[in-house]
Amino acid sequence: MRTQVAIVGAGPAGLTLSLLLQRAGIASVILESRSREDIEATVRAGVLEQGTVDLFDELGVAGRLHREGAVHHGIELRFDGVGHRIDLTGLTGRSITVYAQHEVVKDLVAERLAQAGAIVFDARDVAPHGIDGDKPWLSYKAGGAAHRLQCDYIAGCDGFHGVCRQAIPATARREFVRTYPFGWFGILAEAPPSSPELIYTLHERGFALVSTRSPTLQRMYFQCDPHANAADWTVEMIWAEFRARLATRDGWAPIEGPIVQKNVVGMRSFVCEPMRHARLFLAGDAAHIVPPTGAKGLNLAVADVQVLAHALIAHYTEKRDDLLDRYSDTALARVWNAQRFSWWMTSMLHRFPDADSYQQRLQLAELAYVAGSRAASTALAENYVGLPLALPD
Ligand code: RFL
Ligand code: PHB
Repeated sequence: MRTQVAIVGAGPAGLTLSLLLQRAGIASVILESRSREDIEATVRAGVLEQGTVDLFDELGVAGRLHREGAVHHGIELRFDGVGHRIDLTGLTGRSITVYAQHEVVKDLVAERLAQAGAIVFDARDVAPHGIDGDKPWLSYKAGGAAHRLQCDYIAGCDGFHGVCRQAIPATARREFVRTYPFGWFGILAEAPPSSPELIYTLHERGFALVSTRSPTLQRMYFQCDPHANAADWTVEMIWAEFRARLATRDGWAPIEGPIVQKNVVGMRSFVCEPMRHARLFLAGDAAHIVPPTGAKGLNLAVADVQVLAHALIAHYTEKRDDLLDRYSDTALARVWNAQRFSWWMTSMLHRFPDADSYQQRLQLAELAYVAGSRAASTALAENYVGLPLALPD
């Protein structure tokens, strides 16, 4: 089989890239190691920047997102038992939409298949070859047989644990890593929303976040030991933790309900530079990871592939390669700002095991400054809703 761009991974990055290329008449094939059912059921992100929603509108995949997603104009920062609203729309003119990542994936897969675009699900042992030459190819197994996919370029959209980044020789890449000494305990609970907007809270016991999925299903997280086993936590222990961390001086408490899913995720910041090696381009979590506190990962993945699609389209339609040459630098500028913002939100809102009382007071002073200063609230808000994406000329 032969195509123009071979895409590894049918996550938000790979699927969005395929639709952007398809719209420009560029052929691609997606190789995905998991089944369609599996990728459409994996619970992850929830917050979409307005720029991400605008792109999905342009691609014609946002119908259900507008019907079922919830537009939010603010978030709450809660500390010292008091809530402070950050008026995202008042400060930036923009908003965010809360809509689950696996619903995004369902919408993107449906559109890709409706346009008769190829996705090979259950593709095993995917491996890139010949990326230094001008005829790269991928080997993989599907349906019990070995296959070869030849292409002009490979887009590595295969997430943090994928194979594409590893295909770049270790001497040709540099990795930047920060691992945090805590994780997030996430739950899905059958209950009405506890709050009309997301609540990010810092309490002596640690961070907690109230998010949502629908009028009947709520997503909530609290900071935990990164090695905690979700099965060790009883329903009563989980709700006691949320009640303690989210309590306000005027007696606010979350609305409780049956917990239908619980899991623990680790927290890491990671960047691989450069994001290109010869004919292989990395995009999304394959190239970088942010802790979820800033809600940036999916949005960054979508921004990367906009930059990449723009450069590939210039190559195929105008025979220009300068944008491909600048892909890594262009993408990394946005990536590092999202790293900075996600690290900052994480540092401000979590209890660090080794923090002394001085550092804890500084954290509260920072939260008070962000909540009380229009300039500081605006800095948070413009990053949270997403800075404009400038595509190079
Ligand atoms: P994905 O989604 O990991 O997709 C990669 C795909 O590649 C496949 N794959 C392979 N296919 C073929 N061969 C191989 N060898 C392969 N190896 C892997 C995988 O099966 C998968 O289908 O990466 P992508 O597309 O770059 O998207 C990134 C986002 O998924 C990620 O950044 C977000 O989920 C991060 N994130 C959030 N991002 C936001 O923008 N807003 C949020 O509110 C938000 N909340 C979160 C989050 C991530 C979380 N977790 C679980 C880490 C909340 C949480 C708890
Ligand atoms: C979510 O709803 O899953 C979510 C919301 C905000 C975040 C992270 C995750 O910062």
